[in-house]
Amino acid sequence: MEIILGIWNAIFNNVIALPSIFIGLIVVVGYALMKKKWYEVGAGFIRTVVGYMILQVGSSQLKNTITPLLNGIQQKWGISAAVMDPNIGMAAGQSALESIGVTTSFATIALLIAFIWNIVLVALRKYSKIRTLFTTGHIMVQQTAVATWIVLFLLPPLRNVWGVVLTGILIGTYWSVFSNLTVEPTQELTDDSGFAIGHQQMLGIWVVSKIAPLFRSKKEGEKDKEIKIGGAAKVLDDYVVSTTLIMLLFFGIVMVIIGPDILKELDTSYSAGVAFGVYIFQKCASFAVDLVILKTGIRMFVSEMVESFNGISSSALKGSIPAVDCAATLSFGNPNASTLGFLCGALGQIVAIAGLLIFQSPIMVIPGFVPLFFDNATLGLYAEMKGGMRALVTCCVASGVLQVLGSAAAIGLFSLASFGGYPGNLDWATTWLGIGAVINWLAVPGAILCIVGMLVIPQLQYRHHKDTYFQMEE
Ligand code: ASC
Repeated sequence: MEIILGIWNAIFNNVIALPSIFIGLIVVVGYALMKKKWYEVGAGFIRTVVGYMILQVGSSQLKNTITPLLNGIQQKWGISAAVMDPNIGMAAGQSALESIGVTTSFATIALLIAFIWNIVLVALRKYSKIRTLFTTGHIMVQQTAVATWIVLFLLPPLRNVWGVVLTGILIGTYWSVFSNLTVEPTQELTDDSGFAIGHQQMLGIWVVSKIAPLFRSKKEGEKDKEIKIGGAAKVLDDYVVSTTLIMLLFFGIVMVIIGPDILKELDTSYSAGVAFGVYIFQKCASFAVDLVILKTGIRMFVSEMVESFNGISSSALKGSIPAVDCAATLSFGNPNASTLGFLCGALGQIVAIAGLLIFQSPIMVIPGFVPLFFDNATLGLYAEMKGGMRALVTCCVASGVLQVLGSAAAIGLFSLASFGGYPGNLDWATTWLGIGAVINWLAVPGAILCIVGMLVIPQLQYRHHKDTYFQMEE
């Protein structure tokens, strides 16, 4: 047993928890199956790992750019509350587990079970209709910590090996079914790039791509007219320019309200002697810089992954698709849709937080950058593609509102307020709130009902388009 655990720990720490290596190895397997030369396989591995690491640099840079501003808002208005952030949520889940005497290895074993269950469901795709393998290691780690707490908190008699098994199957089913839901809209958004999303807003992606078309004007060509603006506004077609200007308009005002004193204190990138106006401009331009970095990384690893997955999906796991970080969508679709989605999500969150304050909610939440940006920027892309700008604004504002209200409700239901945080991503404010409510209501039968209920979803999807369901790759 010790040897097995040792091997598992080594695989976990060096592969599964590091998505760059994980996806790099998938590329190696794909190229090997395609019988590519060894040096081509090696080069593909390096390009994939480096591309993914560049994406991670862009994503953490974005967070570093915006987080001081969110903290500034919090300090300026003296709000204190649980933070909606997946890393803080994970830490909260871990401390909550410790508070009931459960070690974190409980969650690690649940992760192993969940991952194996995902592979089993893909291997049995003929029956399960699951095509997607979750490959986003850091997300898997975060999600398992919180989901383990939810299950064990709501089902005290299951704080044993059965609890681990149930948690693992529940999470593995969620990964498989919800990433599978993103296949069709993601194929459409990314021109059949051959990947799906394995992240924290998968239900949102599916719902948005179903409801966004309702906003489409009946007149043909309306979409083009909406985006292509002539004259001076034409410079906005360049997302570097438009991103900087949009951020100036929104966060520029926010920064002026917060004032230079608080920002100097919170933001290490605010060097002494730099004028406040120049700082504001640089900050907004950094946002565009971060996006350029992110997109460079995406282009690199997606092109390798797409090619290599032809090897896997035409032999070992026929018809299977890797589910990756939602950031991988950011270099597709309308280049302004992600920034606008982010800002509309922010608007929704502000309105909902104002609502919590006005109605004196006993639970308050503070926006975290990750759910605010990555969920809404991603949803913005899908909404714009499917339904144009009106769909984007409506869906992303609604998403922001739901993120806040759903997270506040979940924090209350799962008793996480005193542990300081909750993931706050849209799936956690909707899907997991729902799963938790059913378990809270029906106990173990409720958990089983959730698993079975989720497994029915791909069956319905399959029925909908049997002939093309397993041929996305082709
Ligand atoms: C998350 C999380 C991150 C980001 C990243 C986006 O949920 O924990 O670090 O989103 O995956 O690229």
